[in-house]
Amino acid sequence: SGKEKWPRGDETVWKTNMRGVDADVGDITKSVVNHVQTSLARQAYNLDNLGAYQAAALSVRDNMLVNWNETQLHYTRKAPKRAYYLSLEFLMGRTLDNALLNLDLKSQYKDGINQLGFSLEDLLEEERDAALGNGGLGRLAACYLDSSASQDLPVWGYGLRYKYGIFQQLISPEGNQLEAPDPWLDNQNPWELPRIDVNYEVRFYGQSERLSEGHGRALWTGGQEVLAVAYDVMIPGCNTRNTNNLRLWESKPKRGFDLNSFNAGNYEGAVESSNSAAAITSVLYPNDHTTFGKELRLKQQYFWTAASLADIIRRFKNLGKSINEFPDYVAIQLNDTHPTLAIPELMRILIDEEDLDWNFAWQIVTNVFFFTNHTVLPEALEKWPVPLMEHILPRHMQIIYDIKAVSNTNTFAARIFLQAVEKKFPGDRERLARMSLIEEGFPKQVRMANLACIGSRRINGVAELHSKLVQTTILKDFVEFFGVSKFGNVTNGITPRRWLDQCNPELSKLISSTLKIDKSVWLKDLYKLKDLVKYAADKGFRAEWAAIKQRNKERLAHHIETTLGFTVNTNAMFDVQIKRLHEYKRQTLNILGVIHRYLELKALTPALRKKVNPKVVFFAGKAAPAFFKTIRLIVNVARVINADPETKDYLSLYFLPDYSVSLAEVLIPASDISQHISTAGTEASGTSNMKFCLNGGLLVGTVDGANIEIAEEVGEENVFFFGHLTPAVEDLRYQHMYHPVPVDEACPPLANVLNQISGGLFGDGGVYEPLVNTIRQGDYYLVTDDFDSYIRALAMVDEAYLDRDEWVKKSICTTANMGKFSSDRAIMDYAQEYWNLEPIPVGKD
Ligand code: TH1
Repeated sequence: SGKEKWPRGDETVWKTNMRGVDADVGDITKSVVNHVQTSLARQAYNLDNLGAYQAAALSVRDNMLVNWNETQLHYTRKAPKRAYYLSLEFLMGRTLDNALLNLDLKSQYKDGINQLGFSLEDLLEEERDAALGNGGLGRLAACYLDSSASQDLPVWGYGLRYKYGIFQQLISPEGNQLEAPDPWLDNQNPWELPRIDVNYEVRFYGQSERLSEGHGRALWTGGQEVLAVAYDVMIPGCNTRNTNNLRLWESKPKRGFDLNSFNAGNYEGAVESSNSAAAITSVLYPNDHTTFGKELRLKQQYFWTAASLADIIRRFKNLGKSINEFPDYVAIQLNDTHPTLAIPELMRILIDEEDLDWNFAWQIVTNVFFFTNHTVLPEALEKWPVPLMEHILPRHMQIIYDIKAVSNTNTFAARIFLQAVEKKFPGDRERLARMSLIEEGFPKQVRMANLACIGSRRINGVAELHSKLVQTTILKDFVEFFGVSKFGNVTNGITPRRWLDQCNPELSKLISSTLKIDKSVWLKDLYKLKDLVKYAADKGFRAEWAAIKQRNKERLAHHIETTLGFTVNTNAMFDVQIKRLHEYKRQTLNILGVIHRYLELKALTPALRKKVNPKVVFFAGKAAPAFFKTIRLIVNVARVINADPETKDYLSLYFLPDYSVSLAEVLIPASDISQHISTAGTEASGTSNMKFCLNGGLLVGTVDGANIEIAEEVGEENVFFFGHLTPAVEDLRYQHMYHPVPVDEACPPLANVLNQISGGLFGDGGVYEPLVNTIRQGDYYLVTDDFDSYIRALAMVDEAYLDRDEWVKKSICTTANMGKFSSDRAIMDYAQEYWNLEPIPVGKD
């Protein structure tokens, strides 16, 4: 009956017992010991660090759960508009340290863990990274969840619970990348809450039969049905009780096995169908900036968008509102084109299940979705073959054709548009062909960016330059069609909680004590760092600042010594390039620069060499097979120059295997200078550039992505820019194509470096011919054109570093001016300019 009394039993008993762990050490040890005994069924004897970590994590989780429950109840009661961040990648890294800091319980847990005979620092190292992403795009999603919770915004993330995250990278002695699976769930994951009761059926294949003429309903039947089961991950805000949710879907066979096959005695067939259902969420595709066209990837995308939309609609329906109010209560952010199927899926639900008129449904859809583009590189723009889509998602293919037909004739005032086009560009069929959702060819392909663009209310890029490029290149026709106001920019950001307070605790402490404000204040208003500028003139402050950088360098050296066995020279300048390997990111330019430096050092007399500023160069990053050779070259250059007695005190080089969020947390605070050297116009934003600068590392880079805005904020005198600018890039490529100049003429120092490689200075030169030839021929990413100015920029870095006082001033002024790059600013921008969302603080009314 609807008259049941909730809660059942004695309400005061419920209320007094609904609490987390008290913030005192006694309660904390009690809770940890209790988890050891009950949740883990272990004892104090033989309890290892892993067990102690798990018990500590469960104890912290208890605390978060209270806030999480309260937040969800509060949101339900207040019924505000909510936003949903759909991302195929969430690169979360570790959780325990971050949770302790956001809950402000770190020092109490440190003491409690100590009393139990363990060290919190050791326990933190036991946690495996949640590495459900490739790089910047996935890490951005993680930063945005932190900022949403920290600013009390009702935002949920939706993603997939991959059984295996990004592969683990091993480097063979020859310098080859080897890949091992990442079984991150093997030790149990204390941070996820399985919600077996929250599940949806998702259909694939089958037949779609139109029920009426025109753009009407259809009946989609048959095929394969797979179950999506929810796993919830709590996202605690910093210094607030608001705790949001990240819901990850796992795929399961709808039945344990296929009954028909089983009854027919076809045991193998029965198991196969259950295997293929589980396969959907088994592994993260490790492709960054490339598309594969693989069936399983398309199934992942649909599985995830269908389950997420079903869940969003169910929650909306609980409000008891009419469906036409959907856009007043729901905003859905599409993180790149990966979730674009959500657009035809919502159309399907509204038309086939809710029985809405086509135009009405389209109006709802185009008011709910928002689309972020993260790259203009053509190889990253998703296209799906029509035959594959027709096979897996027959109903969605019909809807896409309907959108295409209608968009060319009817809605968006298309008639007016077509008339205007006719007037302006008589008979411009090419324009229509470019804008079509379907690319002609064999096979025909669905252009996901076009679909995301016409199905969304607003579209944004991720840095000023990138957003301009989106509007003037890949989506130019759509800007002319819809008007420019549909297009915007939200420059990326990073969470200062993880990327300063957590990864650089000493610097965080120095900032709080210098500014005389609690860290909870400046961590949530990063512009407050501006006041550090005036301390740049203070000698004592500079000494403390420099000492912290030095200790962070020693922390990194210690990490390398214990994990890899190398002894790193901590008196040298630390120069870091860490990111996915890709031709456009130009790790080749960096390694060629290292070789150039090595050859110059060799040519010096010992006396002159002593005047050279010692430098250690670090690389890290995972690669797709196309870029294995670059790693191999780096490793073999390292092997040669680290062993050269004449030069090794002045230049050494390390490739650190298996780059991860946790490794970044050790590397970034230790850097003096970091490299962000993409060919101008190719790196949409970059976010590690922001992390280095926030930690007082300076930046050598091209005039690209967010580098430009960083320089605007910190002052160009504090950034080492080089290279050709975006407008020149196209002309240079044209020249390479039609008036090629051999490298020997275009850039003799580079030609010399390439010849040394081919000549076998770093082992069999033949191995590197394909790599070297990308530069000798075509040189699409303009390594030759930028080489001289790159070398000059590095010389300026050396010169600046010699005046250490000036350098430290630059470092301080850089950190001080990074306020803009907090992901809090970025998320507030989305909330206000895109989603129309209000903060809903828990416990403040
Ligand atoms: C990256 C961009 O390259 C980077 O510049 C940006 O800072 C980051 O996104 C966050 O906005 C991208 N990652 C991917 C990954 C895939 C496809 C496209 C991009 S763009 C799989």
